[in-house]
Amino acid sequence: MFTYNTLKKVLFMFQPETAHHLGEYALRILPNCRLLNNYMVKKNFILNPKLSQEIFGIEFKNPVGLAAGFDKNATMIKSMPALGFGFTEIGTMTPRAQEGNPKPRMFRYPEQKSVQNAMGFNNEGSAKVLENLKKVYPFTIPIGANIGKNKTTPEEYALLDYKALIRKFKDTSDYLVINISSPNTPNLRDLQNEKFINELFSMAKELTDKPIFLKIAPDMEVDVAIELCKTAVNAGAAGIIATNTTIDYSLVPNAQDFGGLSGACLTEKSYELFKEIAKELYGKTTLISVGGISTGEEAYRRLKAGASLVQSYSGLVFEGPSMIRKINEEILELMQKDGYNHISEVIGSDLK
Ligand code: FMN
Repeated sequence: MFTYNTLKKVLFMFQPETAHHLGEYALRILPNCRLLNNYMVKKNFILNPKLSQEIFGIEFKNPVGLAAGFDKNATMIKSMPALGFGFTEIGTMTPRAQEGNPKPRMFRYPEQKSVQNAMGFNNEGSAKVLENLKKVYPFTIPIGANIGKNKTTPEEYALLDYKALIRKFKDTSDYLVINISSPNTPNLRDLQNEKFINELFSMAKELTDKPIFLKIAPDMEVDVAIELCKTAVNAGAAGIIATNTTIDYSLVPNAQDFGGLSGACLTEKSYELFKEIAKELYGKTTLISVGGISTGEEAYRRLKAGASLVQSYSGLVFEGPSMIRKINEEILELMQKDGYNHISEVIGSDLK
């Protein structure tokens, strides 16, 4: 029988970025193959009222979403239910198109089930992404729009990039995400400071009522991260997405000394920071956990720690398209074992 392990052997013969393009091509044409697409939706999209929640008046039929960076140009949205995702996040897109960093800029570490990337916000630019988005929005699953500044925009004008992007995407997305946590745009992470965050969210509030999340890096001291998240929430952020990739290169032997690491090597680091943030902010804001989640057990651990939703990217590379279905099935099994009837009882249960 055909399995992802067979396909993986072929895909892993290619450079990671080439393999990604092959995957993208397949996912772009999948909706045209109606029978296959419908079969995959039926098989992979877990529809169970126990997993469904309404957040900001938006229905999330299951809690597992696609993390940003996989669908940078909003070309694969229609295929996401076939992979089982309960929501998807497009981007990061920047106001103007940009090529990103020189190649190679994506690396796999199969033994560690980890990925390293230094893409640098390669994307077709906000106008093109908006055009793609308009063809699908509103969609059967919620769509988040993850936005970032152009590499050539000086720090003092960064706010203007975010302003332009919020204006552009506020009516064609269900939520927005401010990305100032990528390690691959020089000085971007410097914007993770109180002054910028205050300015950013007060500007954003003037523009839209759409929920806007702040996505943070895992490499800050815990106290600094908590303060930053509190600042964002007090300034009007709808929630926190933790975390982006890490620049702790000691997590993978022989890692490159640039870019950000993700996947299994990030699991504990991301969990530990998420847990501490949740201790402070659970109940006061909406928390999304991301970083090294590829099993139902790990997703369940994040939910119990206070995440309303989780996201995944790197796990897909190693586990393939059945991963999301398995995560949701396992969450349901764990809920049954623990005697929970609805996901809302799981969320934050470690803190109660
Ligand atoms: N996160 C963003 O917010 N914006 C991006 O453009 C983005 N690009 C990424 C590109 C690649 C190749 C990878 C592997 C990750 C990227 N990420 C980006 C980070 C992921 O969204 C996620 O936060 C991180 O990889 C941890 O999750 P994971 O371990 O499930 O991959």
